[in-house]
Amino acid sequence: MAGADTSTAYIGLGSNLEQPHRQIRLAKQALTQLPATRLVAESGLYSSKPLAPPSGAIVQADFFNAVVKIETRLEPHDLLDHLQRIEHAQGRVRTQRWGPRTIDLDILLFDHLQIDDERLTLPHAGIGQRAFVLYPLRSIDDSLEIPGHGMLSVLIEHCTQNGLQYLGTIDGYEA
Ligand code: A4P
Ligand code: MG
Repeated sequence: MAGADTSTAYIGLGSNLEQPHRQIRLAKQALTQLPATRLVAESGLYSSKPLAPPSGAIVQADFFNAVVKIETRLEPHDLLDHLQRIEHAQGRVRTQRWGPRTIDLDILLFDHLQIDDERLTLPHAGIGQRAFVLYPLRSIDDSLEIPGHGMLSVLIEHCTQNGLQYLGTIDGYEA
């Protein structure tokens, strides 16, 4: 689908409810069905300790995380609409910010765009410090530069792994 109007984006997938590995697999499948979009690469599946919000701890189960790379002709806000539709279809109910969720789909990077409006922050806030984002990203593209944050390889050097564990491929993992 390469072309002047085609963008490259990386989507972070996270889940810690209702068979998280299944939720990640279902969401990946839904991403392959997006209009004008092709899934071109995927990380493996990782488990990670819940990152607590700055204001305090929320007791919740470990997360499963993964990252996929897409090529798309969608605009960033249209892509966000589609991701929120997929989250909704998988039963995501927004009760508590940073709380447990069936599926969370974040746009991590969209070309080299830097945006900060009421709906969308790009690159995704916190990308530079999150092992569950940086390690899967590196497994797809180890020479990435994160606009406003620096080289992925340098960010990883300064990021603690914080219990991150590789579990195998997204489709191959059995609980
Ligand atoms: N939004 C802004 N920028 C983006 C973007 N680049 N991609 C807005 C997606 N959404 C973006 O998100 C709140 C609002 O963020 C959306 O309405 C959208 O307009 P949300 O998904 O409703 O709420 P949230 O996910 O609870 O909040 P937030 O601030 O997005 O949290 P994060 O950063 O997604 O973190 N620990 C582990 N181990 N693994 C995880 O995956 N995830 C979180 C949530 C916390 N701890 C975790 C994990
Ligand atoms: Mg989110």
